[in-house]
Amino acid sequence: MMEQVKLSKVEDIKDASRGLRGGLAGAIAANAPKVSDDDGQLLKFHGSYGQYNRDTATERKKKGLDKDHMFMIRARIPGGRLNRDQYLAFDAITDKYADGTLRITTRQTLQLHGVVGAGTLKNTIRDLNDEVVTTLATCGDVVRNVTTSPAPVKNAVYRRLNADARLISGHFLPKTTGYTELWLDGEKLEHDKQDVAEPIYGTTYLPRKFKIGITVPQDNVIDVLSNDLAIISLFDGDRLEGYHFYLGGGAGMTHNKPATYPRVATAIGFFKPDDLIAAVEAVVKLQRDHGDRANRKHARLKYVVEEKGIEWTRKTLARYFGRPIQGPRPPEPFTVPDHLTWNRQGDGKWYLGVPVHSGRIADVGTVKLRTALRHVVQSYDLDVVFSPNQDVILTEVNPQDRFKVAQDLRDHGVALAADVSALQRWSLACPAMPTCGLALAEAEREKQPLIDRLEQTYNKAGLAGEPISIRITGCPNGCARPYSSEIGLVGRMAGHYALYAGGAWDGTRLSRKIADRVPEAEIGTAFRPLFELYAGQRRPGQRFGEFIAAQDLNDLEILVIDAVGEKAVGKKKAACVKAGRAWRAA
Ligand code: SRM
Ligand code: SF4
Repeated sequence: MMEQVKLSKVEDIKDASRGLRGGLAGAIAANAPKVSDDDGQLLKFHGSYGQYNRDTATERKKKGLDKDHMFMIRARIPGGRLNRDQYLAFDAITDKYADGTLRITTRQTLQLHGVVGAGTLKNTIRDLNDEVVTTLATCGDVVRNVTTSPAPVKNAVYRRLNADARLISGHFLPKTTGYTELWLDGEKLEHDKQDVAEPIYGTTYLPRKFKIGITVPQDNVIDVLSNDLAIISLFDGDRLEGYHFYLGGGAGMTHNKPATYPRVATAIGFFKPDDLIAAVEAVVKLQRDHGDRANRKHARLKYVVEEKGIEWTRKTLARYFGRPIQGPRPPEPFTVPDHLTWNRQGDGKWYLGVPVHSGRIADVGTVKLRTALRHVVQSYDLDVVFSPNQDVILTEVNPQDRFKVAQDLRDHGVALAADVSALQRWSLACPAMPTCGLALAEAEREKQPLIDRLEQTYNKAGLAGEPISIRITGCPNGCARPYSSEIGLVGRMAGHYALYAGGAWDGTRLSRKIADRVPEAEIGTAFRPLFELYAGQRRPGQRFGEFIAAQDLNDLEILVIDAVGEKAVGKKKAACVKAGRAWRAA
């Protein structure tokens, strides 16, 4: 007899939700500060998370007060593009309902934090829909915001990338009218019936979130291989030849649980231009039917591909596609262009990438970034693109306005790419504290001191000015993709980070863990021997990540332990690491 697998509780919640409605209407009507745990699972599909201010929680508890509850909202902006009016409307909405900031995400969308009350959440989502974009399916077990190169270049290649990102994103939006009914005062439907069938998702949607990125090899600024489905469009000049599909990328893992791991997507097959949607649908259906619905920590497509193997994946995909599929073509090398300088759009206009610290568009002290962006977007009639590196690209700049745009930004205290260090410029950090309920350590708020610490030893090793990618997250879920960068700092516990190094600059190789629990104050010291080794022994043109990847892991671990002591990995592990070296030396 087949063993009955116990499905995760979220599966029942989705199934019973009547098109993602659950009990959300009641919470909205009562302007409740939070929703029930079950409804919280459904709320994600609508683009929102219940959060609380973790800074004030302990103090409030001591006083017998409830937590400061609030909601986060995420918009769906495929490829990160908003026109002038949409951007200005978003900017106004954060003052009206949220905390007065906008947060660019690592998947090219915007988030609002600090919305208080489910009724206010409704108003926010309604206004976003009226004036900007939907928030539907930006979280939850569905196809998420589709990423693509942020370059606003007006040629056949970039136009097609954008059009495809939008096409895919639109195709996989849930069909339920629960969203319109709850947030947009849509027609009320009979309470107990699921109104519209979900042709692809069914009533239980996908086993887990599903991410898609699409780009060309010449522009992998999106870390395409970190997606469940990575699509590489191959062009011959202006002519699209087809799409190379890579499956099973992802970052999420849990510290010291080897059954969970980040993974780079693997090449599976090649599809013709007309087959794009059918092929993507086949991949989504494969994951829908084969993803693990019992264990949410094991539910992403990466585990299916890794455990069942490439041949199984290819054959099964062909079954869903309905025809044999062509094998993958030889991979082309990736490059990561710099979109943070002045660049030509190709239509006489220019674009300028503006670095945004951890993606937070805010006015802080003398740096009036939010005001500056509002001013230049309004005054010079600009559109914007959000980059997967949490920066903003100002587009449609007339040649005669270039100097004024840059000057106006600087007049508001905004640093342009030329004004920030190479380490700062290529660094990302997730929000972590105080809003993220999963954070084990700080990220966004400690990004600057952490980069400063690394920079001191980097510069002392004679490497000043050389670019290197650094990504910081408050926990191992990997929201700022720390495992696909040259250096990754991953929150381990308050004030401590696991250190990763050796990932590829172009996102094709993951980093390795070199220490487990280094105190924040000693992170510069921990990396010092690695920087010195690199400065002294690298080949001409060899990047830091490539150099570190070629070193013996045990030697790297010992260098870090020697620099900061056994605490870097813990006493027991330090003894093993040391023994490993003695064994090799013998
Ligand atoms: Fe993420 C969960 C923020 C990109 C992997 N992520 C979360 C939550 C919602 C926390 C939660 O579940 O309670 C975070 C909200 C924090 C806050 O206060 O806003 C959060 N993730 C973010 C953002 C905002 C980080 C940022 O710095 O921009 C990014 C929003 C992207 C978007 O617009 O859709 C964000 N998250 C990512 C990425 C990077 C990417 O997709 O390119 C990853 C790694 C890739 C991947 O999915 O494997 C990522 N987030 C996760 C995971 C781990 C999933 C897993 O497979 O284990 C979680 C936890 C979970 O889902 O259980 C998570
Ligand atoms: Fe939160 Fe962890 Fe994601 Fe950072 S990496 S936003 S701490 S879930």
